[in-house]
Amino acid sequence: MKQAKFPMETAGKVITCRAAIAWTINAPLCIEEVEVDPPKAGEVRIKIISSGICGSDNHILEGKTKTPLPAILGHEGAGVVESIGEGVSSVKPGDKVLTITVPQCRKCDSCLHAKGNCCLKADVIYPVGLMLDGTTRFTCRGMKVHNLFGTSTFTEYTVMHEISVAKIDDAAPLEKVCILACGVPTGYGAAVNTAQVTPGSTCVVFGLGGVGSAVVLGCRAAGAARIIGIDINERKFARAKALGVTDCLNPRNFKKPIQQVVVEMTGVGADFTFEAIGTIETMVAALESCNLSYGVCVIIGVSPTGSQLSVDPMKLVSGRTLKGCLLGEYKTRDHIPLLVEDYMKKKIDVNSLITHSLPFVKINEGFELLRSGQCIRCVLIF
Ligand code: COD
Ligand code: ZN
Ligand code: ZN
Repeated sequence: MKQAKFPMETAGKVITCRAAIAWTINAPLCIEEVEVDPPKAGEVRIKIISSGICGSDNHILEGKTKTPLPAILGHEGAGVVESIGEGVSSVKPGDKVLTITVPQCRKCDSCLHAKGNCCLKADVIYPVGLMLDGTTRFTCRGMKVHNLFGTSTFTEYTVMHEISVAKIDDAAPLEKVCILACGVPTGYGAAVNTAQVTPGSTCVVFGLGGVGSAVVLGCRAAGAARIIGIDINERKFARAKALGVTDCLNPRNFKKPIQQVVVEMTGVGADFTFEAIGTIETMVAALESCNLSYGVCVIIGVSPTGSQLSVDPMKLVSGRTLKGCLLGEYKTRDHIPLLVEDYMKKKIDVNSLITHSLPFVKINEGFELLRSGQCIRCVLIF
């Protein structure tokens, strides 16, 4: 990347650049010219350098989870601050940053609680696709375009609230660390923070995509003795084993429900189970795969909008714990920069999760790689 001079001459002006627009579901993204407004008070405009393609972006394009369209999707981004709005103090032009879907306002009930991380300013649970003032900073062909989760990274420039922007180490390689904006903390934190996996334990990971693979890294780091990986795509198995999975199962190869297979394999059910797929069926299977008395099941996958999880309460009365987490329960602006440090000290193997890199304009090919199960993470380079 050429060293840009900051503050840039674009500060305070509308920037015209390229973005991938999702006009409708079940259609390819369109690379279009967009106008990106300057940041308002408390906002930051970022030049995107790289962005991962996350399973959640695909769920939106396939119509499983709903967010208003047209929109600029993408949320797993890394970039450089181009300009800042009035009152912004935590970042300055030229800083390297990650774009985080869950803000940390440091003022709301969730942020002030010792454990809470679902900041009340987040637009991720039931997204409206607008900035907190109810407007958008993107225009395309004269039409207003929504953002995604307050991030939007499939664009050369984006505008975000300062509270969703994590400043990271100047030496961090931006073409790699973008996946520390979502997939890695989401999975890794589910294991180390939410489940608090214990040494010698047995873990089961449903879904061996980008997020599930990061769960595997977390389970291994926490000292799990056995990690069972479950996926319907057997192409995922070799890589999963290289990451630390000890046994791989394809539910389609069994006549009985996969939870029964897991209970029989382990004798007593697993200590910890994780759902990183996002279907109700696999959530129930994950719950029933953990030990009836002390098992802990963590739901990570985003379920189809409006769906309901129905569980026999006796499955919980026996002692199981059913939990969920968002972005691995990290307090995002405080903790995600520390994960970047850990990556740079080679404590978290982010590189092996990035199986493909493509130029931004090939974004639709990147989605194909995800849908066909060929990639773990595909990173777009701008
Ligand atoms: N049984 C077993 N495996 C399945 C099944 C099934 N029925 N269906 C799909 N799979 C496998 C696929 O083959 C694939 O390997 C894997 O499940 C899903 O992986 P990806 O790579 O498609 O998706 P990820 O890992 O990028 O995304 C994970 C979720 C799909 C869970 C996604 O919803 C998510 O990121 N949730 C995190 C929640 C969160 O914190 N969100 C904030 C912004 S994302
Ligand atoms: Zn994501
Ligand atoms: Zn908050």
